[in-house]
Amino acid sequence: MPVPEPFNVTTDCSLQCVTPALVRTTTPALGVSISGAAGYAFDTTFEVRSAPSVKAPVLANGRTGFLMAPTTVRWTVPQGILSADTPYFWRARSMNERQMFSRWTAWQTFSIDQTRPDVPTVSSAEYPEDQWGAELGTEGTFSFSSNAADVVEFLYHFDYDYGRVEATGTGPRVASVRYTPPSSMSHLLAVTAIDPAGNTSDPRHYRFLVTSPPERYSNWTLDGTTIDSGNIGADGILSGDVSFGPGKLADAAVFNGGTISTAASVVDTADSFTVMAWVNPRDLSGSQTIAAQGALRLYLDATTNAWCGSLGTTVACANGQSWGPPTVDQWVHLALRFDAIRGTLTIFVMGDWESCWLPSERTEVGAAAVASVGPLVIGDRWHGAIDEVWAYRRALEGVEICMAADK
Ligand SMILES: [Ca+2]
Repeated sequence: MPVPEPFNVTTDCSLQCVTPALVRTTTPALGVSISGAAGYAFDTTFEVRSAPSVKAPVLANGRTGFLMAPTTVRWTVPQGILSADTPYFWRARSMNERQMFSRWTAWQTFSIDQTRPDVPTVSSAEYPEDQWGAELGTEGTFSFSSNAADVVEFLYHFDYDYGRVEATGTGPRVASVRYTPPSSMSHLLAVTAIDPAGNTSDPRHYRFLVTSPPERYSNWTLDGTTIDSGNIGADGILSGDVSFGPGKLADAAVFNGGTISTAASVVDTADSFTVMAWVNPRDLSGSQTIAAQGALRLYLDATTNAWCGSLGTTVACANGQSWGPPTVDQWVHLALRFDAIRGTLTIFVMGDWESCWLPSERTEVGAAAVASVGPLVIGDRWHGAIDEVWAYRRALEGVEICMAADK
């Protein structure tokens, strides 16, 4: 005996695919599974009526022809017979090759909804449409609303993040999602309303702009001085054996056991930051730190002979693509970037024009922010020269790091 199958979720229905079903086409495919004995063929008849009764007129019927069991068979109601918003009833039975009929299935019912929901509205207090909204790092609430009473959910798509959210409420059907845009500048949100039959509205496109925070950075050129040329004003304090010699750009600091350190924190390791420097090692022995502040450290790992950066327990290491591993007496540009919104820690090893376009970088995902305080220390146990140290209180884009390395 045939057993009714759900309607096809891809083409015919969405949330109500079994009786009482709701479909979005006037030519749905009715389906049954035929178990029977393997190797036997069955010819299945479908019929559609206006009421669950043999006295109701047959609106459409059809046969599949003989098909081998076990199988699932479908018969598509022809065009021009069914219309929206009317209940229909169908059943099926199978005949074997000796022309013996099975019993009919129980009556199955469905109706057709072909009304697409209206385009939803979108709003956000933090990120109003087509305007400069909140500063980078601010979580926003985005509210969706539809006047179509049968909307069951909204499909939303932010840049690279997407999902579905259930619609609630009587009157307008509404939902909201909370989202922290991962970068400044322009973003596009697309929202579509969906009804139980799977009818979708046209998408609502909502553009908003995320404000860049004021740029805060330190820059130590190390051209015979430890003054901070940036706008944080964290002048370095020289201690121990540090001298100045030929650098990548004018002079560099040459370390022989001493350090250059600030009086207080320069970046907030609980938030995004980028630390960059040109370095030129005199030897590759021991644990050599280029820059460190509390939980953050940019260093040469002597064990693996790689450039590494760490934030708490997250460690990202890379060798240069065009420069190869750390090499004595060779200038290389390093950057350690923590993106607090994306939760990524990336080490960039660039150093020349070619590697700008083939950046040697390594990103660790799932990096957790670590609150830490303390001075930024440059050159702790470093052997060789360090030049042009930058510390930004934000995650620089790769192209910005590349430009810094392209010197
Ligand atoms: Ca310099």
